[in-house]
Amino acid sequence: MYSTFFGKKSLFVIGAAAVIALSILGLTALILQGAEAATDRSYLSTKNLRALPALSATKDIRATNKVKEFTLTAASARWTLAEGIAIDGMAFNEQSPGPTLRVTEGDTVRVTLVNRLSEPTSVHWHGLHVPNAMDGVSSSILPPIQPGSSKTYEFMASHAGTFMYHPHGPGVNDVGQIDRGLYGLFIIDPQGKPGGPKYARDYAFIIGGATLSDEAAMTVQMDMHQMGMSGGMMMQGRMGGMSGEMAHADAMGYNAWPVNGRVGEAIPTILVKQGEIVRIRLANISNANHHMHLHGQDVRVIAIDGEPLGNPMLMNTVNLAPGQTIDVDFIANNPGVWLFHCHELHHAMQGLALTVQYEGFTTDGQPMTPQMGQGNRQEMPAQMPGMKH
Ligand SMILES: [Cu+2]
Repeated sequence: MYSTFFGKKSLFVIGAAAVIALSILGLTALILQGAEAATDRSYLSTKNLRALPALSATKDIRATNKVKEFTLTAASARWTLAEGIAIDGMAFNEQSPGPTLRVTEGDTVRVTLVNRLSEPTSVHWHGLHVPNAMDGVSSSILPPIQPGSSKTYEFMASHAGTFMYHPHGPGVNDVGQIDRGLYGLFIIDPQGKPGGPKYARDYAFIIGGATLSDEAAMTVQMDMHQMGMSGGMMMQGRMGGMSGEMAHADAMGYNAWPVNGRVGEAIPTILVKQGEIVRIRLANISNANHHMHLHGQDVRVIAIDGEPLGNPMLMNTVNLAPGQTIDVDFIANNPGVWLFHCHELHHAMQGLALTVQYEGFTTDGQPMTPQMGQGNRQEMPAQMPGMKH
């Protein structure tokens, strides 16, 4: 019988042995993971990336008969770019960027704009194919939305892709409002089965331009120095004073570049796991070019201004013109913590740099030991909610 063979004490010994065995197995798994990482050389070529399928456009977009309703309230708001650095600006729904509006091709979209600013505004649907009167450009047919009033826009979500929304038009201080934070992302998912790879992660970032006080701009650049964006700056001695050239404001007066409303280390990390295929949507609402450069791996440009590319282009530096959106993807096959930054390096010094971090790996591409923890970054707030593929 069971009890004759194994007394309580024996069971304890067996249990303890099992725990030790499992621990050894766990440790072995960790060592094997390290060994596997060390022998995986797939990152040396772009063969696998080139073999991925392209996105495809929906041939015949039909009405889904679903109505997606949103309210955007434009108002003055104080928003934070990084710890201790805030802007007295403007925002939709008290956040900059405003909420990401995400719908499916063929949905009826109904957005009510409430103007709580002290000046007229409007919302333009950047890149969408909407009826002329819904374009949000203030004009004789669509006067600006006055303070205290509201307006409901209604249109069918056109083709899938990454788009934006922002104020526009005569009678509206559109540049001033955008540069204070009044903008957001508009994402349309394809109806039916989407083309392209199956994405494990889907991130979206919108790059803005901002004007900070000299003191706040200096603080950002000191922080960026710590992140590896030195520009011409040198640390002086152990006290850490700075010398050298600071990046000055550009012709537009910008001296900071919020990415999803944050700069530098405050920008959400692009967290990935080894082996995953990851999509990143980039949008540029600032009035400057940005040349987003990823270290350690190439990306494929899979869509420009929402339009899928039949032959995706491989590159490591993606040029984003003002008003442009570009979708890229990559295979996470080179573990570590990699910089992803604007290669107009003054922009990088002014906060336009983020990181791609492989879960469970350190900056030297080695597996983390359990004692090392999982880093101190916040997990994935930039990842798109309602991800379908
Ligand atoms: Cu730039």
